[in-house]
Amino acid sequence: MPKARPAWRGTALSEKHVTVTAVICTKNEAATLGEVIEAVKPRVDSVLVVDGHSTDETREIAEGLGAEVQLDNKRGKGAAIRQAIDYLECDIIVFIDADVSHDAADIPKLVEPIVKDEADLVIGCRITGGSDELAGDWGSFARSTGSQIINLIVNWRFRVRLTDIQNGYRAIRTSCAKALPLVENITTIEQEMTIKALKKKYRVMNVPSHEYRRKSGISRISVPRFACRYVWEVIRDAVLS
Ligand SMILES: Nc1nc2c(ncn2[C@@H]2O[C@H](COP(=O)(O)OP(=O)(O)O)[C@@H](O)[C@H]2O)c(=O)[nH]1
Ligand SMILES: [Mg+2]
Repeated sequence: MPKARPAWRGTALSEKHVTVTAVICTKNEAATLGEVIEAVKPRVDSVLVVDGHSTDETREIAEGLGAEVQLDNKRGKGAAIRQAIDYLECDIIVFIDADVSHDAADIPKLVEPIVKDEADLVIGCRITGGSDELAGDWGSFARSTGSQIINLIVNWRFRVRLTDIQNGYRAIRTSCAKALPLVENITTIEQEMTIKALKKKYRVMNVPSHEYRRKSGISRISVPRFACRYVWEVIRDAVLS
């Protein structure tokens, strides 16, 4: 069967083919990675898996499905994302998780505003799209409340009205990503990327995207452990400088 043609091809202002690479950061995601790669592949030009030294079959599954695989430097998802940004030369990068919490069918929604030159960073929004992860228990409540407070601070500081600055599901113009002085090693990278893009006056927008509960295994993001880093990062980049 011929490869499905992504919706944005031919819609670019120029006739140039816009190249899109999906980056999937992984750490022991053998149970779900195959499903994510299969869903992502028809919608992008290439897939890069940056793996956190998984001890399961994650890398074998990725290679078997034709993805390029790199090992990260063992410092966390943020460091893995920075490694991908430094390495890639495509026009647009889409970041998507390996746990089937993001709907690959939303990739055109994330990419199109960049192709149409209406945005440089497009973030899937869990407030307008809904989230099965950020509801139902005290940990989720703390995470979503903290996230909303940080959103409000960033909106106030940069006079924007974004609804989700932290979601990892996003597309970014590669030249914009490379211009940002990103330093975070953990998942704080996502809000750091948003804040630094706003600071450099890049155009940031949200589009609704539903977040599903991770299909297998457990999240490695501990709110009590990382909360201080999230707060410090926003103070450092949005308030103090
Ligand atoms: N390369 C790499 N990926 C990671 C690391 N930690 C988590 N990930 C991946 O980052 C994505 C998000 O992690 P997850 O635990 O689901 O966090 P949550 O979605 O914020 O709850 C998943 O695809 C993980 O496999 C790491 O240290 N290195
Ligand atoms: Mg997840």
